[in-house]
Amino acid sequence: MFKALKNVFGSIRSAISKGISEALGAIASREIRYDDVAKRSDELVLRLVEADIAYEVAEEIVIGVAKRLDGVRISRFEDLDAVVEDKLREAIKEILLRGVWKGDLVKLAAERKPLKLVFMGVNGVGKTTTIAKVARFFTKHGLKVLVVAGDTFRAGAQEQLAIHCSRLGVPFFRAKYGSDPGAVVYDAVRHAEKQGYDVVLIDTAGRQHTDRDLMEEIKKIVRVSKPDLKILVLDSLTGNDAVNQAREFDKYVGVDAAILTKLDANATGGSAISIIASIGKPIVFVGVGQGYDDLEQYDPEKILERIFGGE
Ligand SMILES: Nc1nc2c(ncn2[C@@H]2O[C@H](COP(=O)(O)OP(=O)(O)O)[C@@H](O)[C@H]2O)c(=O)[nH]1
Ligand SMILES: [Mg+2]
Repeated sequence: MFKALKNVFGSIRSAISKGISEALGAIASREIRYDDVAKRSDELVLRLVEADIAYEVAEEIVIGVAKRLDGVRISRFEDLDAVVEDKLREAIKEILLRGVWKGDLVKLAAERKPLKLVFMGVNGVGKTTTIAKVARFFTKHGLKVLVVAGDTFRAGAQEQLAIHCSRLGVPFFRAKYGSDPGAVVYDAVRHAEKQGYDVVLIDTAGRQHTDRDLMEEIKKIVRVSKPDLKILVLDSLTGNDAVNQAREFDKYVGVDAAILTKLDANATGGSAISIIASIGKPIVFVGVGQGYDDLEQYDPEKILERIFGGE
C-alpha cells in the first residue's frame, strides 16, 4: 500500500536535501532559506503530480515544506535528510489532519439508540461492502445492529446485502421489490426504535451524482429517517472524480462524513491524499480490503507510517 508514494516522497526528500546542501556549499553552518526549496518547486510539484497527487495539493505540500524549513539552522555535518523528512512529514500531516473526525460512533450509538447512518455514493464505490464492515464494527462492540436496503429496485441489491447480513449474523430488514424506498426506510427505523436497536445502517441505491431523480429519492430517505450522519462512500482510486462526487452530494443531500474505500488497491496512494485534502469532510473509516474486518478508523498517523515507516 502506498509504495509509489513512499518512493516519490523519498525522492522529493533527497532533491530538497541536495538543493539545501548545494546552497550551503563550503559554509560550515547557516540557516535554510525558503528559496533553497522554492527554487526547485516546479520539479518537486511535478514529481508529486506524477504520483497522482492533485496539482494544488502538490503545491501545498511543497510550499509547506519550504516554509517549515525556512530559518532552520543546519551545519555541514548534520543529517539533512532526516531534517527534511521531518518537515515533509509535518507538511503532509497538516493536510491529513483535515480529514479527522472527532466523533465517537460507539458512544453516539449509546446516546441515540438507535444511531441512524445513511450510506450514499456512486455505483461500485463499495457502499454495500462497507455497510457489512460497519455492521461488523458495531457488533464487535456488542451493539445491536439493523441493516436496511433503501434500494428496492435493482435486482440483486437486497440479496447482496442479505447474504452479508446472514454471514455476519446481523438482522436485515426486508422490503418488497419495487416498494417505495422512503416508506421501507421509515418502517425500518420505527421497527428499530420499538425493538431497541442501537444502530440502523441504511444502504441506498448506487447513483450517479448527476441523476436528479435518484438524488430526490435519497433526499426522501434522509427526510423520513432523519439520520445522525449522512455518509458518502468514495473510492480512493477515483481521485478528482471523488472530489466532484463529494461536491454534488453535498449540494443536493448534504454530506456529514466520508468513508474512503480500496486503500489497499491504491498502488500510488496519491489520489487518496488528494481526496482527503480536498473534500472538506471528515473521514470516519477507510476500507483496506474485501474482508469484513478490513475497515480502519481514519488515522493520519497510520497513513504517515505507511508512507514514511520502514517495512
Ligand atoms: N480491495 C478492496 N475492494 C473493495 C473495498 N471495498 C469494496 N470493495 C470491492 O468493490 C466492489 C464493489 O463493492 P460494492 O459494495 O458492491 O459497491 P456498491 O455498488 O457501492 O454497493 C466489490 O467487488 C467489493 O469487494 C476495499 O476496501 N478494498
Ligand atoms: Mg450496493
